[in-house]
Amino acid sequence: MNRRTFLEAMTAAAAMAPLAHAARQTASVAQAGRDGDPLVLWYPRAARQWIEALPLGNGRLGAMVFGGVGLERLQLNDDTLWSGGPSAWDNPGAREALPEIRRLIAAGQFADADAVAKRMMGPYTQSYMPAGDLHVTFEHGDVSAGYRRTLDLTTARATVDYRLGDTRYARTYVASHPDQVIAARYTCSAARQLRFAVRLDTLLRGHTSVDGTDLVLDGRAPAHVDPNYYDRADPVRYADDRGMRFQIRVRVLTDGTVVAEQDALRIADATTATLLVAVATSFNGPWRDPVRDGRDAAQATRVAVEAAARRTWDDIDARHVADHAALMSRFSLHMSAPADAPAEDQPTDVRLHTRGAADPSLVALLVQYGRYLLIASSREGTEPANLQGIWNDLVRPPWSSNHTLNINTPMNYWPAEPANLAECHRPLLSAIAELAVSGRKTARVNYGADGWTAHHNTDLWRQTAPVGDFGHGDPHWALWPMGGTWLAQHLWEHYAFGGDEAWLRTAYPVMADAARFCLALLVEDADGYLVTSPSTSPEHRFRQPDGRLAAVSAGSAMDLALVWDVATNVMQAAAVLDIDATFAAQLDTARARLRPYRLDAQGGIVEWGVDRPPQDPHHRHFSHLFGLHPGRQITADGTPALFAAARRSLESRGDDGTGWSLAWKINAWARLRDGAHAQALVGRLLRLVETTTVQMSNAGGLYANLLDAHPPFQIDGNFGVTAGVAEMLVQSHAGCIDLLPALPPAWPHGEARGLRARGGFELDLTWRDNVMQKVVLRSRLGGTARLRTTVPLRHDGRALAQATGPLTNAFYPPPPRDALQRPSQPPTLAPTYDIDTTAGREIALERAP
Ligand code: FUC
Repeated sequence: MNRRTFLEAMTAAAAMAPLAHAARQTASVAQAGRDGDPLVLWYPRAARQWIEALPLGNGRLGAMVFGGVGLERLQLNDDTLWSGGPSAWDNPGAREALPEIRRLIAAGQFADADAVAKRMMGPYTQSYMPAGDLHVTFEHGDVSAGYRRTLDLTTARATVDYRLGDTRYARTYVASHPDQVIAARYTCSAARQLRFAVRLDTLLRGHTSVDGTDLVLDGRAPAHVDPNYYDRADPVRYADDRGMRFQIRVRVLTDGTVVAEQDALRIADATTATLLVAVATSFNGPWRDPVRDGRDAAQATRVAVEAAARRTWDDIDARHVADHAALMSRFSLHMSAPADAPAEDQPTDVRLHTRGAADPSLVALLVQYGRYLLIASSREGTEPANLQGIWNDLVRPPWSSNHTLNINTPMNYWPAEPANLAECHRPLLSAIAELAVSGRKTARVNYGADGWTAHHNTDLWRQTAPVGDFGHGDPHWALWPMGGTWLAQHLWEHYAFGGDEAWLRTAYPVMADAARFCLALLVEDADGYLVTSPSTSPEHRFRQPDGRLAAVSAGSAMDLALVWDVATNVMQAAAVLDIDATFAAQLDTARARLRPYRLDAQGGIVEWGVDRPPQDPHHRHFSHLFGLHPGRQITADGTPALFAAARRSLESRGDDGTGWSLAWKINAWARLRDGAHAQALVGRLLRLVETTTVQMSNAGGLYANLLDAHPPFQIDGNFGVTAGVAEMLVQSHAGCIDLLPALPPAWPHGEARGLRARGGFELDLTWRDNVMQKVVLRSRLGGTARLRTTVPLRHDGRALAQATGPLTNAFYPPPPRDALQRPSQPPTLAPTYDIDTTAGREIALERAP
């Protein structure tokens, strides 16, 4: 069925009263269709596997909707449901091993240093758990016609529609943030034809019962779950007095009958039904025992269901749509497809498979999907999005579905500020403050250091020590004490985009303490430079002359870039807040003494503290380019020689990669101002992957539901590509707002509305034939906006004069001098124009003829 026949069918069906909600949906599809870019994923069949199901979320509660005709399944999550509880992870043995590790590094005995570094490890993190499944068995069986399953990103509704004979059935699902329930509306066009049974089950320990008219599943999480890569007997362990409690509660409101049985609710003779699903856990903060000192999960689900039950479906639905749209609609992106291609008439997976990168409107859909997923998995007061956002169906999910700090968690939040979802950044920012509490202890116990640190992984309990089960793990991933340093960048960026000084004041101590730990990690090398020791480059090793691989050295390029970044941000923050001048001066001195970048024989940046061949020249991590992205140390005009070296390094890493690696490369190539290369990598991501047996080396691609393939699924690639495309359209990390810095030839015409830039600015851009035509600039704070663009601009009919001289303010510091200290030719950049803005005002600029 193409879109037109679908719309006709839906319009006819909508004439019947019970299908009023379907009419609204039809209207929204038709409305979006007029723009030529409906933000709808759709499929002509039910999901056969998880990677085809459609994700809904309210930040905390998640549901994967399968849409089976006879047997519907909603796989349910609550973002606070994890194994384990508060526990100790710091290791005093680490501090004892530290001098020996540093001595071995200084002596060049890196493989020996690796071996001793195992003594610094603590336990693995705990795992994110699936809550359960809601199964709905329809008495009408599985045979249907006219089937359509959708996810509308503008309304955050998932729908399922089909026909049996002349009777149309429609289901609408929402995960409501205002009402804290997952709600469903079932209707059928013939009176009293809805008959179904609702059941709950879980992979964890639990049992179902009936509470009044509600079906309830009471469960408990394991006291401990080992990571899926740790082959041990008894990896999932329960204990009577440990392990979080949780409850799932379902209530059905209907014009038919409801009979509650021990393990099911049976609904009969209904024309409409509303299902309300609440989930809650006993999680009561990261430092409280969820059993002895836990929240009452049963009370929480009861309160949520009771409150929602007092509302009509229309009210729940309207409140949900308004809440979602308030965030979703702030940004739009339209990039036109070739005229002969009505791409959105194709089912989404077919469109991905047949058109992929050749369909710029599919790129726009993917960008918006990343924003949708962030809204769905990260709302104020919830947990930060983990490796799978909030959507996980496994008791031993890949990498524990934890928070992996050496790329994945930061990447999850890259789109938050530029793609106009700053509020969705807050769960991470709050978690960082909590990590600083654990991390101060880890810094003291493991390193004898001030400040705070976090390592490779963390979890709901804010674990900050190196993982690895006291020696099982490998230092090349476990021994990375820079997690806190990287996260501290997010605190600065939240300020840099929004300009909220009061907020910066609250975040400052956490930023400053992240920098304080870095100072303690620095030692003097033989040349008198400061380097971090011990130091790794995440997940990647170098080859020793004797053929052995080693990970630990002093002063990896990434570490020094991170130290530069946190020092620079703290110095700027201290200046903005007019505080802490002595500490800022100390950071300034240390920053000036950091060992400069070094180049290898190929002209790329040396990754480790020693210039040795890489274990894998195409390794998915390219941490040594942190200063290019997401850092701002390496820029085209500020550090041209390093800029060229970063390009060389990225070229030699190649264009393959798993989801997040490709997404990072998109961002990095955008920063290198190479739109064609960035777009080619977007194209690599836009490949349909139909099985979950993907390999790490070449897993780049998307599943039918557009989630990012990474053995098997990881959400970072979705967020990373959204940020990457934003970075191709606007950059603001290097002293100005750079318009269309990496626009590829393949996206000739487009319009972006609501992109944010550092300094409190919001922009709308229109381009035709690859040339910018119009810019609308909105300012939150006032002040001068310096725009860089290849076309001359005019305002109010007058051509703008090109800017001269440096512009520095709270958001754009003077660029660092090129640490390579060698002559180099900066790339020719477009001129800049200074625009004086007024807070709360909008300025429209056009291309001058
Ligand atoms: C790091 C990455 C892997 C994966 C894991 C969660 O270990 O190298 O690719 O993303 O985190």
